[in-house]
Amino acid sequence: MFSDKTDFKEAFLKRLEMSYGKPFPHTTKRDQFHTLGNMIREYISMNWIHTNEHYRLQNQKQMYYLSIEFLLGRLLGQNLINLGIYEIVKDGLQDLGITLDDLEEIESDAGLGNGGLGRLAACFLDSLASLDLPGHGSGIRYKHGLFEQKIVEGYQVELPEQWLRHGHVWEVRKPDLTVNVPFWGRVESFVDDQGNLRFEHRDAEYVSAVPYDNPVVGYKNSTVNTLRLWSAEPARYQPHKDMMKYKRDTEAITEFLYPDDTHDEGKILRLKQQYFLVCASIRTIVDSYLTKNDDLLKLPEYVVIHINDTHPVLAIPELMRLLLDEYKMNWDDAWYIVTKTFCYTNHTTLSEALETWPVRIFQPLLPRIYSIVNEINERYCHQLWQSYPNEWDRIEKMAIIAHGEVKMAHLAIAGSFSVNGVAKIHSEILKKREMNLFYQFSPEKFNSKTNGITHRRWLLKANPELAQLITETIGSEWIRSPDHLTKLHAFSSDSSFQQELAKVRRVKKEKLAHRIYQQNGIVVDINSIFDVQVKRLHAYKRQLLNVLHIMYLYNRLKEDPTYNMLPRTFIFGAKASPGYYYAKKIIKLIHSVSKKVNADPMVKEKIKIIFLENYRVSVAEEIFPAADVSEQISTASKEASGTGNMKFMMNGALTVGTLDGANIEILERAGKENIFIFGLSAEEVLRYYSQGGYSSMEYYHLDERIHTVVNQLVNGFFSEDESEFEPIFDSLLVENDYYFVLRDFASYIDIHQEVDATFQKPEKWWKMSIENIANSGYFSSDRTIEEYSNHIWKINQYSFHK
Ligand code: 26W
Repeated sequence: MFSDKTDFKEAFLKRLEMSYGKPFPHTTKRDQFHTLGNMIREYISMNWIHTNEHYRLQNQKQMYYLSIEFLLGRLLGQNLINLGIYEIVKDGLQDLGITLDDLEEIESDAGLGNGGLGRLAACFLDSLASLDLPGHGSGIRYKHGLFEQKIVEGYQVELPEQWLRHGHVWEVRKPDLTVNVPFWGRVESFVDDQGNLRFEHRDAEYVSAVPYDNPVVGYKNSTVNTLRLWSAEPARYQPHKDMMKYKRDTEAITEFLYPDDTHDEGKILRLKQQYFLVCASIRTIVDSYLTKNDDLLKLPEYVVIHINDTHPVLAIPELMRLLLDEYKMNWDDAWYIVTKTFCYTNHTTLSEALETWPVRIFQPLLPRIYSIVNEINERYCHQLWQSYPNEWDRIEKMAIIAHGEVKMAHLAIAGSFSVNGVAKIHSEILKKREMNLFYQFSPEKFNSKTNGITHRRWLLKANPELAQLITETIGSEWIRSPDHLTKLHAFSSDSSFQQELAKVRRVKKEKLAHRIYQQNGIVVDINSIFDVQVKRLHAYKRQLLNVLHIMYLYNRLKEDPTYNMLPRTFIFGAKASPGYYYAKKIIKLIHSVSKKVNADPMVKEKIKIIFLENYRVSVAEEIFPAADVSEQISTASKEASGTGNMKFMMNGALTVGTLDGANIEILERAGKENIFIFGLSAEEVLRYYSQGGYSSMEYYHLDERIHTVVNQLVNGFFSEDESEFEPIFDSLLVENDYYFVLRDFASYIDIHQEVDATFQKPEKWWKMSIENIANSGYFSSDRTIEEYSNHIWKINQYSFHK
């Protein structure tokens, strides 16, 4: 389409002026961004068509990744890099006086996710396309992604996020492929001509699912896969007594990511979203299969469907419904197909996050699906009975429907051929504890796939300065094969390489400092240690431990102004779920502490606390490369994996972490001398939970440092309102500190002293940093996706050269 800068410039200018009907000097940055975006999408289209044609003609096995979240972030920069035209475009624009960075800033983040689970899905899509693998995403096109966070007087305020306000240049609406999704109504049974019992869903209210296809561009390989996002619209011929209400209810389905589900109304909406996604997805997957094949019994040879956590698990009964009711199959054949087609990943062991739906909500909303789930449950329990006769207790615990609740994880395990955790320790905990009974019953299903991140976004794109330094030092093979990063070992003690790395870090810190100044009006010291914790706000992630430690350092400096510590900038970024009261209190605490500390002239040179509002993918890309220290301090056993930890490591930050999630594997890879580990192990935590023996009150009374900071939560030291942080105080002392914050406090202080001492020895610090980068290749999602492809999905790279 354009082969060099001159071609590009000409095409761009012409298109820009034609599209907006004004001369170039009068066009806005937004006009320019949209013009560029449209050009690039069309550029992508050629390969998109080729890739789809190839898949159709070769009739290769396809993988579909069903997920309620895809946290993509911005796409312009990444698409240009993957297409291999970043430099041409950048230089061309520059000739016209336009900075590509400025245009990238115009794009809204596609923030269709809360955190790790959604970002993982996005990294997986990038790796699938980059590895020439036939894997596609299916999700929801939320009108508003995760809320926009504003901080007002230290409190989080949520605003509706508006990523679609100016349109989304990458998507293609495909109204011809609309699927009608049934809700409500009733199920009727009848006997067909062959004397078989059949079921029909009558009087349903239909909602149209309209697909929007988004191209997923592989890295310099001409592969373009598809992310299909579904939007809810009123169905065309749906009679309704109250049309306005029907329209409102319909559009609500894809309005927000995770609406508040504390009340029944919110719950119904969540369940509607889930069924909406899977009904539309399964319909297109089966239709696409049937254009190339006719024998549904062979579906598992050509199709594999991945369920990202339990949110899309209704895909299992939905495929049953299609096979039974529409393709008139018998139960055994249908169940055979289903259980060979689905695989499931669990992302959490937190019991409150394991989904269940009350039957009273489920049954009326999805009557046919409910009757199928019921049948699956009965047959599953029968099968359990064969293996465990008379073990009522065990069977009750494993049942899919029990005590008026549908247990989504149980349905997922029963209907899938593979169940995996997302880091070694997480998978072990699933097998030994949370899912132990299921593991005993079908051990062959269980496996582990350690998460990964795409190095193309988190290193190549986010940190071009470091990427260039690496390429100059060891060549560029690491971009295609991140394992080659191990070649950096040879340079870990090389002083000139160390200095170059330090220079890069400085550049990235300056950039972040600039953003901090713009957003927070605070000047931070580039020479200070940038100590960063960015992730969802949750009690188990223990942002509180970090804050209490800062309070301790503050007290220490006040007592003894000569206390020898290196200057530190503590940086936080976190959104709290709107209904999560405690998490919001922690945000307020961070702000109250920072207000006092940042304003105190006595410690001003030593400590700065920054809370970066509205943390999201595009901000994350600026933060990871600028970090010296990565805080991964969850209560051991609670963080399934963590993926931020990997992004920090790949950019050379050193981890302060517990032996939890993927931190353990970071330790194994980087070596124990290159990471700062502290705190209880998972075994110790789990022993406390089962056997007791922990009293937070003892730690409070015995450790003066703890006593002081905990009292400061309620004595007005950091807040005019003494009751403001009472809930936090109570969680620590009255509720016996469920997440062991006080238990790990002393060792956390110690490890930070070690961090300080190490930073004072630059040669040692940079050696550790380089060792981390050198060992980070394993955490590329390319490795993860290869494992899924080879061991679970059984899909193959295609060798089709266009
Ligand atoms: C209410 C349903 C629900 C519960 C939890 C929805 C969403 C969530 C989380 C946002 C799920 C999540 O993001 N889990 C994270 O998944 C990552 C990818 O595997 C892991 O690295 C993180 O440890 C895990 O917390």
